[in-house]
Amino acid sequence: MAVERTLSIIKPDAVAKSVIGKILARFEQAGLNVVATKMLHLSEELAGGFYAEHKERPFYNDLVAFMTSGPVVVSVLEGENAVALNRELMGATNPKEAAEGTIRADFAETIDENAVHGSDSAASAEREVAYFFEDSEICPRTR
Ligand code: RTP
Ligand code: MG
Repeated sequence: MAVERTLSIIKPDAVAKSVIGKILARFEQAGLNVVATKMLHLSEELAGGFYAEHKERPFYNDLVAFMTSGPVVVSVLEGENAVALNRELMGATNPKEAAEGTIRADFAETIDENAVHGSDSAASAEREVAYFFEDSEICPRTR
């Protein structure tokens, strides 16, 4: 399996709980390198565009309201099998169904406010990384 990149977002609920460091540590402990990261407070336009695929879903308006309710931390994670590995570390979308020891099981309570986002495929990852980062903002390891 080749080295991949994936997009991670630490959502406003997790930022508010001050667990940014704990969540990033889980990625690093699992062998995912943070090769870009920034904190930003998403505008409605930026959050709406990011979740455009969910525009017709009943939860879309609530999702955009939540994602703009406070700052987020957006990161590019790099490593072997990064897309699937990140999804595994995150756990199920609904924290009540998330496996023990996953980020959502440990740091989230509800499906609406579930601590983290992770790209769901290599194609989504490519699109989502480009949505938030210029190539020049990504800093692969040199040592
Ligand atoms: P994400 O995109 O945030 O990584 O989460 P995901 O792939 O596990 O879930 P997805 O189906 O893409 O949904 C995106 C986000 O919308 C909220 N959601 N609410 N109330 C609901 O039924 C519902 N379903 C999804 C969640 O915040 C989910 O992470
Ligand atoms: Mg998704």
